[in-house]
Amino acid sequence: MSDPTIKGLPPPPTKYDGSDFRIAIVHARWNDSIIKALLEGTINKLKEQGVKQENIVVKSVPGSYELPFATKQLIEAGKIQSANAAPSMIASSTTNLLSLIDNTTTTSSQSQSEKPATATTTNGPSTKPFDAIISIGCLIKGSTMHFEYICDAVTHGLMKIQLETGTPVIFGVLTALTDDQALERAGIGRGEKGKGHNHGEDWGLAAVELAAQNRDWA
Ligand code: DLZ
Repeated sequence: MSDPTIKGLPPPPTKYDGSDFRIAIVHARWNDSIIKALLEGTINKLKEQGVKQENIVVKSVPGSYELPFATKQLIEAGKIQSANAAPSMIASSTTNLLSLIDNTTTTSSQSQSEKPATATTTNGPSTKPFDAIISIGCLIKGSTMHFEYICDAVTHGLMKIQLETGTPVIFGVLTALTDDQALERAGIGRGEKGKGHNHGEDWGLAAVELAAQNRDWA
């Protein structure tokens, strides 16, 4: 019997077309197998919504605590890259940020199944600002207060970034009390409770919906 507290996102009222969107995913590496499943679920759902492989940029950081900083840097880097049309306006100090989103770089998580399609596409990857960022992590409670502090910092950090930058940030952070809770929410649960539901799929769907709404509201 699967955990009745696990819920998924119902389909949006409108089917959104993600084919013009450029989405960044930044994920923590702690709790590796859970992160890999969540990442796969997210990317599969983005593609299902029409987002092109070459317009999905994937980056990693050590742990969830690093997610707000990396998310902010990626948003800024995307904006700078977009301004590249007028190269003289780009200060040399921004080149480090730009290297952050060089799509030709393969991340550890991409290396197995998600190699960037840069070399094989005719039009090449988009260089417009990111339409949404998905920040993925998995925090599992231990015996100290560490979990509570990081959950709080990351949650508030990510919310602050999206409100300040105007770029939607999807909260892809599992905050689980046990390993089994996290496994079930990554769709790879074990034991009699079943595999559960992969929340990465919800995050991919939410990213396309928010990106579309944000464009329409602008
Ligand atoms: C240190 C730590 C611990 C104990 N647990 C987790 C966790 O469950 N999930 C996670 O994403 N990161 C964890 N970290 C690492 C911190 O997020 C962070 O990377 C370090 O404190 C360095 O800033």
